Amino acid sequence: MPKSASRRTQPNERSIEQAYALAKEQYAALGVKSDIAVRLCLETAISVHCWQADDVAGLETKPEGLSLGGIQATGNYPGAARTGDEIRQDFDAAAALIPGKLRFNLHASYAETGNQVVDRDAIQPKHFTGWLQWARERGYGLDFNPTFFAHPLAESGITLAHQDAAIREFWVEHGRACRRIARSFAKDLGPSVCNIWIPDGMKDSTVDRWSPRERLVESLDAVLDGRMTGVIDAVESKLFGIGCEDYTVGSHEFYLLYALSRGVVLCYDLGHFHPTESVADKLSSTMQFIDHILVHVSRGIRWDSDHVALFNDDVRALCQEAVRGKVINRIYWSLDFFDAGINRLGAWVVGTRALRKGLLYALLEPTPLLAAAEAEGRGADKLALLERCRELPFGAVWDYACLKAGVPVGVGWLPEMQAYEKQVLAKRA
Ligand code: RNT
Ligand code: ZN
Repeated sequence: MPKSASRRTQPNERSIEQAYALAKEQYAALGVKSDIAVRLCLETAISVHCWQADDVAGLETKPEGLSLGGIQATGNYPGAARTGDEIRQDFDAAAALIPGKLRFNLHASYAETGNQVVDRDAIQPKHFTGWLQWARERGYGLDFNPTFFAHPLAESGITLAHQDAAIREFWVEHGRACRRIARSFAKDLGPSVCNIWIPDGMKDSTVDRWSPRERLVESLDAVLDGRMTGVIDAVESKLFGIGCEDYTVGSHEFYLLYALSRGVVLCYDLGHFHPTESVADKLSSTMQFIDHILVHVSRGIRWDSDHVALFNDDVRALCQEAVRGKVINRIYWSLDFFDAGINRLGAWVVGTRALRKGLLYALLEPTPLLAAAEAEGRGADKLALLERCRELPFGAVWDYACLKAGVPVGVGWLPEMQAYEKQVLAKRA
């Protein structure tokens, strides 16, 4: 059921409004219009990924006896979704607890083909009608991702860059099929981001680092050949992966220049860089040359561990850079984490709320004051103001945003998650 702002009465509504009124004055004293910040934050669409629901397992009907590992998710918390209906049901429950505009992000491996085995190069829009109808009813736009893993032809860890032309061709066909599916979503629901990430890489002491990259250029060009109305093509780099510690074909430099030269969107996954490297800092460089960026908000711990996004320094910095650079609308905001060790609905809610908080926090910054202090060489003023920003009653504004959006304030959503776990998730054996 789509959430409605009037459906819930919340405890302490009056005190939330009072706290907001006081907070609003404090922000106003620094020239910040908090009402506008709340509105912009809630209007910014966040694309939530389907794959947190089932630990990236997917829904494909596999040939008898075939079970293939995909991307590694760790943990075995009970209640993972097993069908498309279960994923949709879980997301409906989560969405009622998340403030603001949402989109939904699908992987090709979430095709619903009934009893029929349909290989990746043959999937069609008709295998996603269940998703399309559900999204349409809820007013969600749909985004899409080809699935270049968890498949016999990806077992070597090489797909679009494979030395065997037939294997490359299979994956090119998959990529093209996915763009047609994204086009069908776009036709119905508006523009659809179609993001390409491949696992291709080598484990040790790679001698030929050249040929796979040459082949990847060729394969990508073949996948992306021809305009598909409404499809926003994106490419996602990576630093390393398990089993490809030495060499990643689609490195950051590779895709940065690929995106620039081909006019496609560049995707930054927060977990795909060196641990001390700041994705936030990259925006003002790459966005001089590239119009749109896709972000996968994730949280790596020591490595690309795909922990649930939190309202942490990285997320705040990313959002601040987007707001300071006035590019919030040139970024496709999306999430990419999968924790199988906690309640998955809770993972969605925590992670999505965290990004939404980051956006609000950034929108509440008195940027002109800070920038003026910097430009005029008043460094101490700048630091003092930045410290002041951290002391401001952000929580009161966030609570008010949740109230306005008709979702539980604070951790008021936990009882609903727990009830859902008891009534629905616990019954999944
Ligand atoms: C993998 C990439 C990629 C995936 C999803 C499932 O390292 O981050 O985005 O997580 O496609
Ligand atoms: Zn990602």
